[in-house]
Amino acid sequence: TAVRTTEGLLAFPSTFWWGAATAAYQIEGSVEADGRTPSIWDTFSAQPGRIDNGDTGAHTTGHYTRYREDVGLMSSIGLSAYRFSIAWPRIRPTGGHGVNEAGLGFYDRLVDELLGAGIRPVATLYHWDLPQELEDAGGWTNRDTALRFADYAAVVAQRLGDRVAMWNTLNEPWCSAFLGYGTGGHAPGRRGHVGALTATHHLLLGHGLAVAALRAAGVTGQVSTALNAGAVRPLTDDPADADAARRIDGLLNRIFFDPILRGAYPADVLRDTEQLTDWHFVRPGDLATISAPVDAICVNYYQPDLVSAAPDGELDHGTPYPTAQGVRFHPTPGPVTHMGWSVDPTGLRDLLLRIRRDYGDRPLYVTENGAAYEDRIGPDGGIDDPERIAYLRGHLAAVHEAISAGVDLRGYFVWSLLDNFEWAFGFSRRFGLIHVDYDTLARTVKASGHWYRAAIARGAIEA
Ligand code: PNW
Repeated sequence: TAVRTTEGLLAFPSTFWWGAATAAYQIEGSVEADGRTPSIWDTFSAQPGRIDNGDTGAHTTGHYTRYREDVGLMSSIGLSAYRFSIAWPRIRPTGGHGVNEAGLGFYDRLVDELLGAGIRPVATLYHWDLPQELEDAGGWTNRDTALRFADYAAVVAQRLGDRVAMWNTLNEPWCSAFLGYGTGGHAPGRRGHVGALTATHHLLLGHGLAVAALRAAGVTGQVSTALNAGAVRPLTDDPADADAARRIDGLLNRIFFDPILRGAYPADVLRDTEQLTDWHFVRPGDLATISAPVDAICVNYYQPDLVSAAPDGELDHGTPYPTAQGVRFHPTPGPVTHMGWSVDPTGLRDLLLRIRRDYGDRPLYVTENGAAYEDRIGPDGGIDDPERIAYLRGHLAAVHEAISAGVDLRGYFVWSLLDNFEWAFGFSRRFGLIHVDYDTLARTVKASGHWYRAAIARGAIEA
């Protein structure tokens, strides 16, 4: 992991994976093609008031039919890896038995196209598009969903296992559980803290069972999962603020890292939530399943959290964090993106150092990092996005700092390759290195995309 700093450049190891990421529902469109059945995001986005401007993913970037053009764009940027997700409702429309060959065929062609362009395929099995019929049977609050997920993983592994460079079982199970079943801000839009904790466990169980399925199929790539981890910081060194940070860290980070990497839920999280649930949904043997060895840990990072203990009686009824009433979130001083998220690369450095300190020296990847900004289209049709360049440069510098400090960080993926359907924000937020005109579906590489190409070409960023 040789990193160097010379002549004003921060150089990365020659083996570093320079990537970009997307997710199926956010980019594909063609929601009724080739036997795909509805997912919870089709249902959720059809409900009035759920998504900004009533947007849906039915017609997004049109990647399903334009994937060759998109791989060509990746090639022109020089990506060495591309992280995409596989839509479960395209593979097993019944959610149970019977494989949909036509759906599988799309990913088969995509993977071959990537390999032909010299780009490593990184496949996420679950980026939030649960088949609606599984939700109708209880979704992630139903233990059976974890078993169905493993069946689906086995099918995909059989077909693509010889060519995918790395697997992510889940993308950000925190969002699936705490936004999907907790606040209801994401599909399926259910609310309730016990449901969120139940979903958390079944997502983790699904991860463990999927790891076993991938191993059983003999996949050649690395097996991992992607967590939206973060640095949680107390506003002051007051013990009450430190305790607020401990509680949020427990429910954001350790509730996932500990079962996967240590085979146990954190004792303080179990204690903090005992007034809500006795965690009876955890059965003997589950934690052994969940802690099956993984080859790497993947983290998606956007911003740190800054928290304090709130005055007695201050209740936040919209909080995703069960029993973390009395915790107040503060903006980090400094700039924010169009999401309102703080720009603070030190949070990424601290997160990477913390994972090594608390969970050991293991291969790590940053599988998402990036920023939404309001793009300006210039007179010549070009798109200047200096804020995005500054965001990416700053966070890659933080990655470089972590590698220099000995963290075994092997790759970085910009969120996102191209503008896309940003969940509850619809098309109102743009994260892409590539601009998408949603009327013509024309793609234009932004200044940030050109900047990334130059960085990849010399294997270094400006210091
Ligand atoms: C991630 N939060 O989502 C997802 O993996 C992507 O699909 C998404 O487009 C990207 O980050 C940008 O949002 C998140 O509320 C959504 O903390 C919400 C949160 C975090 C991540």
